[in-house]
Amino acid sequence: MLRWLTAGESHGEALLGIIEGMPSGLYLEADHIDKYLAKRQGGYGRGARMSIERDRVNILSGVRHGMTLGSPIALMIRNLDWKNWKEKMAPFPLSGSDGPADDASISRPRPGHADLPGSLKYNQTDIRNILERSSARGTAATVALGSVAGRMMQELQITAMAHIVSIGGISIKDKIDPWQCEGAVSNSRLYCADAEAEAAMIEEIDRARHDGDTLGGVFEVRIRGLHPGIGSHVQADRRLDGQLAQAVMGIPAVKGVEVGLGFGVASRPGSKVHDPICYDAVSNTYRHIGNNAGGIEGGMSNGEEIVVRAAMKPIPTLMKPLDSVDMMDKSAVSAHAERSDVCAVPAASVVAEAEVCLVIARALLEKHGGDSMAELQENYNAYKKLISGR
Ligand code: EPS
Repeated sequence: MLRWLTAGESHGEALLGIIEGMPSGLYLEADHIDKYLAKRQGGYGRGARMSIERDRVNILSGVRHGMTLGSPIALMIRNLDWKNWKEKMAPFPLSGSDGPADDASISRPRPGHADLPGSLKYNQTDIRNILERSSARGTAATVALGSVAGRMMQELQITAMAHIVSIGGISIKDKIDPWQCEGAVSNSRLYCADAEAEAAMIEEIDRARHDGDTLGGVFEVRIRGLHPGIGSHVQADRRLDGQLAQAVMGIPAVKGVEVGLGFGVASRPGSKVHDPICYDAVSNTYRHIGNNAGGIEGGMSNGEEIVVRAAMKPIPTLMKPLDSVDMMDKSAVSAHAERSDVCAVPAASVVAEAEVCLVIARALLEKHGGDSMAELQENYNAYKKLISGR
């Protein structure tokens, strides 16, 4: 079973990720992970923090001489900003003249953030004790874990990509195939396949920054090369679409997730929603005409591309803050404002790709098992042979 966990505060010493259940014999180097960490840090619209951080992974366990061992893989990413927060975020008690670090404490919750419900739930008077973990900084650890899952999928010729569909209400053209524009997506400042839309999005981000506002958007993750039959219809929690939705919805600020045509299915008749089935005698496989299902039928992959789309709300930290209440004296105040991003939709798309890869890798291992890559590969090939021509 593949399982994983992250830990770390935004201005703490480091972020950590542990993934267990990855087969042995997978070629893995820090560079594979660092490439995705750098991508997550990018994207036009990020704030000053990104010029402080240079995310690099430190592989602490589970890999020897560039090969996984089958033991838990522990990954660490240092927060370079830690040097400015050592005292304010110290794990040990401060006393005497060191005093509690009052200048870092916050009592004015930001609408849309974890600040208010988190402070009530965890019985905290200082909102910093909530926001340090709810911060999207923690998604660096998720990306590190997801890039390990993506590395395993590559060995099975299964590839993932993410791209931006819209920012601040500006959308890419309908007919764009992101696989055809993979180069353009990775060179884009917004990971956007449509240069014209990208220019308009950048203008919109500049406008929001000038107005002390923030912007959300929509991004999409696609998985190519997956065979039919991972996930299952037999139990709700084994449905692949359900697992993907949970994973992507778990990314900070995501408020909606769609698979394939998504909400579009509700307004069309069945004949315009379901993808007709045909048989391709050359590849000995069933195919679908169209992919409104987003590659998933009955909670299982159907052999078509997996298409997962998500809507991200604008970041709740506004430089022109909304109305709030001071939790110390219940007075009406403006919400807390501190250095933040104007738009983190491109970064979130990289996080979503990581989350999707983790879910797909877990489902692949559930189906095919294997403690080593050789065993996984053999099981995988045997299954493909079994269903070929059926
Ligand atoms: C975040 C606030 C900002 C973002 C941060 C998420 O950090 P800071 O408060 O240090 O300026 O830049 O995102 C990251 C640090 C990151 O690596 O993505 C928040 O409050 O969620």
